[in-house]
Amino acid sequence: QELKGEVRFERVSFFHSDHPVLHNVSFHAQPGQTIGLLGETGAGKTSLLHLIPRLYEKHSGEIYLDDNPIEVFDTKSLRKQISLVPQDVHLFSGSVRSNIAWGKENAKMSEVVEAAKQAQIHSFIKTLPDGYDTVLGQKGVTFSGGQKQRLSIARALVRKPKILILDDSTSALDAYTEMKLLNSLKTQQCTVFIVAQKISSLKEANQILLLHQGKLIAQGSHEELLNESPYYREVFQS
Ligand code: DGT
Ligand code: MG
Repeated sequence: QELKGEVRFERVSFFHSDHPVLHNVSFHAQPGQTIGLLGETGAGKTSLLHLIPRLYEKHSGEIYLDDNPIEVFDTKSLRKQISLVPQDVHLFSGSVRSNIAWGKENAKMSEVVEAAKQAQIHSFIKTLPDGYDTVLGQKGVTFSGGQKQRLSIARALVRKPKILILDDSTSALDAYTEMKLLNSLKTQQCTVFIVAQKISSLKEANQILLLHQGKLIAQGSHEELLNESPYYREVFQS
């Protein structure tokens, strides 16, 4: 089925082996919204996000995509429409173009360039000896951490996802580049989940989900959380 990009969790709990990871998590993301996730290491951010393309199965509660329980979707069609940029980037020693088109090998060159522009990596690629045909690791071509992150975001965007999950994928970007990237994502018709370590990365999000030890301890806009959550103010505002 075609996704619209609405995601709803209702009292979702999840365990790794017997270890409780998420406890009674509820939120509602509308199509096209940007949802920020914030929380200390081990809070459950990655686990929560992995439930959306069904990389894990929830243990109780309900997850709805649009208005359908997530179980009615087959995982293959879900993963076509949901792009997840994992916390650690996987690039291979092929060309820049094939790294971006990985998983969508029939992508046209114009689509690859478009995705690279949105990911704010196009102008860097143009400076490489062979542009999009440059092979990673050859001719001394190396990418910085932030360039690798943007390349993997371009890879996610070329699939034109309805839901885009950025799991700490902008941590190596400077604030200005990150802002340009997030602004360009807003013009996409897609729901964006973004994990970040800093409040500054999430200021523009429609909602921020604040996780602590697997529980959603606060949710709302930046202004709402500033007013309502001492934890938000004290721990993340740096
Ligand atoms: P991060 O990436 O360090 O900021 O942390 P989060 O918020 O992404 O945390 P997450 O979801 O990776 O881990 C939550 C809890 O689940 C944490 O206690 C570690 C545990 N956990 C994560 N992955 C696995 C796994 O594959 N197996 C087991 N048994 N536990 C896991
Ligand atoms: Mg994580």
